[in-house]
Amino acid sequence: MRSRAAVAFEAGKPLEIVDVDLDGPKAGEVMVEIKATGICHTDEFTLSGADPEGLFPAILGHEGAGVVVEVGEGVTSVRKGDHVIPLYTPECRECPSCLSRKTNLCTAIRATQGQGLMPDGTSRFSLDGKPLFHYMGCSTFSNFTVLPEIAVAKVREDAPFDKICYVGCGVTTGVGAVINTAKVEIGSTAVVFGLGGIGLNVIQGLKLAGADMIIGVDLNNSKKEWGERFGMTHFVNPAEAGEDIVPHIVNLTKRGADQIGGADYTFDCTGNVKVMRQALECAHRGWGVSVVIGVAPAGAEIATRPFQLVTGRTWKGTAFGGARGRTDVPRIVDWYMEKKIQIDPMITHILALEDINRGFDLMHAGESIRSVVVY
Ligand code: NAD
Ligand code: 022
Ligand code: ZN
Repeated sequence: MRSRAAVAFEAGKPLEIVDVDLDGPKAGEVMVEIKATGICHTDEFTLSGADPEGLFPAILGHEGAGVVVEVGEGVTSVRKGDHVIPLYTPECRECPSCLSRKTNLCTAIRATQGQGLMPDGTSRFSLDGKPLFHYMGCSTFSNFTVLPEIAVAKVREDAPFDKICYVGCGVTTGVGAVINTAKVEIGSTAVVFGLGGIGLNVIQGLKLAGADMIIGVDLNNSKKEWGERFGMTHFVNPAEAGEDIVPHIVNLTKRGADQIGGADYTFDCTGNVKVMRQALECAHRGWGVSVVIGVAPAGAEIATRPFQLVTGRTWKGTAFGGARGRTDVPRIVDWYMEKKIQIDPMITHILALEDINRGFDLMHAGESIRSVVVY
């Protein structure tokens, strides 16, 4: 069949809207009509050419929601008409990683997904007889896409596509980092570096988990109001703190008779390796945990003095908020429908597919939290 799609033909060039050919689902695969898709940093990272693993021509997009229109042979977990969210981190429930219960990084289709191909080593997309690469196993910048059955989460049918597409990456990453990776307890003190589409979701996750003090850090003062909307209790602009950000935050978080400062949990939501170090060093000696969420440029390295770890701080990282997609994503959609978490205010722009390049411009300019394309 034909599908309208925004195609990345070359690094550094805008996406082009064209009709592409899409083959039907093979065994274990499903075809999904994408109803809405968010535009996220990784799409921009790949399109810019900065991603050494980026493949072209490709159909980007990994933050979508839609409806199953056809299922391949042997598919049992979803059927035609089901509402689903594509998963760039699948959940097969059979590989050693899924069975370990210690990680969400399923390995069932990892190799082919990284090569922009379906598990059988081929692409379902083509244009003029030449294959187009899939992207992060999702390719949500196409009105129709084909995904492995293990890479879709079935969600309730009363949830609006133009909001829950954000659960496909940003919401789950931010909220999941708090609940699954950090496992924040009631009464905790936390610091969130970078109040964009990820940091704001970390803040609402912290609120949900019952954190007491939620300090937001951003170079952009307009983020103060944004943070407060989701539960931030203190705001610091490092450029205006008047001293190094680490002692400033340590001072802010001084509690108890010994007056040792530092937060129970800190989160990097910037992708800047200098900020990652600051986040670690703001964690409380003895027990503070710092979670890296931001994706750094290719080849970047992190540094700190080992003394920071010897004195009991823990440095960890998270992919997709540690969420097991088929199990956890439907629950996060439920939380949204039950008004336990917010999504609507973070969707600052709604665009038609024809205007998708404007979504990338808005992200560059820092004018959007999230832009969503509706088909
Ligand atoms: P964003 O650009 O919307 O937000 C980043 C924020 O950080 C901005 O508000 C910016 O002003 C602020 N900032 C920049 N430099 C800073 C500094 N030195 N100190 C304090 N604040 C600073 O980006 P986003 O959509 O929120 O994404 C954040 C990061 O998370 C990206 O690197 C993205 O790739 C990553 N991410 C990771 C995962 C994962 O699974 N690990 C998933 C999604 C996104
Ligand atoms: C999503 N991300 C950033 C913004 N939006 C993002 C990017 C990469 C990862 C997670 C989220 C990520 C962390 C660890 C891995 N990836 C490797 C997982 C593994 O090896 O099992 C990652 C993922 C998918 C792809 C590449 C890297 C891909 O499909 N190309 C989850
Ligand atoms: Zn993303």
